[in-house]
Amino acid sequence: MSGFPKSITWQAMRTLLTLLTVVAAYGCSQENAASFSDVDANGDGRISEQEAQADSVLARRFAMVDADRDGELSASEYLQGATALR
Ligand SMILES: [Ca+2]
Ligand SMILES: [Ca+2]
Repeated sequence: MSGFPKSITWQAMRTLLTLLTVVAAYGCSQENAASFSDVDANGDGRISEQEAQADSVLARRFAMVDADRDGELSASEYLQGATALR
């Protein structure tokens, strides 16, 4: 294995670095994404407009995410909205 080309080792290192960068960037982009149960502070299975204030992005888009306009977000509304927002 002494004849193993060094260039391949460097390529492997660069690939690894690229992967790490991608993983780090992905981690950062997910940082603000709270799960439904995190935002549903009182655990009643609905997110009120007040509870949505904990998530600044969600708070701004609350009216858009509230598809049936009942003033609260169900889990499915939240999931669909969160996917559309991010
Ligand atoms: Ca709630
Ligand atoms: Ca709703």
